[in-house]
Amino acid sequence: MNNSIAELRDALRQASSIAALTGAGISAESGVPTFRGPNGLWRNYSPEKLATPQAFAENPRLVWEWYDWRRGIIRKAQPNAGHVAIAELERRKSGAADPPDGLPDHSGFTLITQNVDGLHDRAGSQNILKLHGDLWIVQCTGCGATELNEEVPLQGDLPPRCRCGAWLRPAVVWFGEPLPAEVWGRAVEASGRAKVFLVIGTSAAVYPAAGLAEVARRAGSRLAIVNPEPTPLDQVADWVLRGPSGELLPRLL
Ligand code: BV8
Ligand code: ZN
Repeated sequence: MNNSIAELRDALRQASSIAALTGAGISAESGVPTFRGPNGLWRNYSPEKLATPQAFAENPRLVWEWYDWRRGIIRKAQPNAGHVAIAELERRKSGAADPPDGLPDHSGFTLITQNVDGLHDRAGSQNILKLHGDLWIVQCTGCGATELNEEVPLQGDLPPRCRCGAWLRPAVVWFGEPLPAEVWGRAVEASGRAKVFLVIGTSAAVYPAAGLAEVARRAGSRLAIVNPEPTPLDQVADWVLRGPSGELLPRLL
């Protein structure tokens, strides 16, 4: 295990394909609270309690307000240098900007995120595998229609209702719900192909997302952790960079 930025930078430069798994920690320096961090989340409910279909069924208004409260914080937040560095890494590792077939070649770098805050999009990342959905999109619990949260007319009662009459919910994956199959398949494929697998700002406690590091390692990838705190993956990592991603990621470019 080593903490050499220079060595990791070289490995990233030489790698024909890289994957990065990010978690709430990459948004911490943007002022977005993490899940299990000291400043915790609203009304000291644990996310495992609120981010579940049961919580929504029992108290849809509370769960909706929790997401509204989070959207309020994220709306005011800006992507930080860590998000920007990831977008730049994607640019450097992607093929020609204007490929002959018009399809940008993203095989060099795949961003896999557990975050639902949309800050990677706003930082300019193009090819994002959102394992746990997107809190800016709402979906109908009845007919399944999805729409952007900003478009939803907030009449009196919460949660708002779809035209079909059923409640709308955040288009995120709650505990106990399956991840979107197509996104998961692409994440496994990218992890199995990565020469270097970056694990940034995640406590690696949530599955199956955290299992992607094992998929990468089994396929021969080298593992790099970026986190101010220890994680369960540290002892199997090739590099452990102990510090904030907003500071360390730009130094990797
Ligand atoms: C499923 C969307 C099956 C919603 C989220 C027992 C053992 C193992 C697994 C389970 C178990 N019991 C249940 C399970 C399965 C469960 C699970 O893993 N539970 C955990 C808690 C044990 N998983 C599921 O339920 C998944 N679904 O398994 O379905 C299935 C299959 C088929 C059919 C039916 C069912 C669904 C999981 C997805 C849940 N949704 N989010 C929302 O956001 O509201 S998870 C939630 O946690 C977020 O997505 C978040 O990203 C994710 C992981 O947390 P982190 O991102 O790691 O954030 P955390 O706060 O934990 O850590 C922050 C890290 O950042 C820390 O390490 C900190 O040191 C670091 N940091 C802080 N500052 C910085 C920093 N790093 C860098 N720079 C900084 N400045
Ligand atoms: Zn509907």
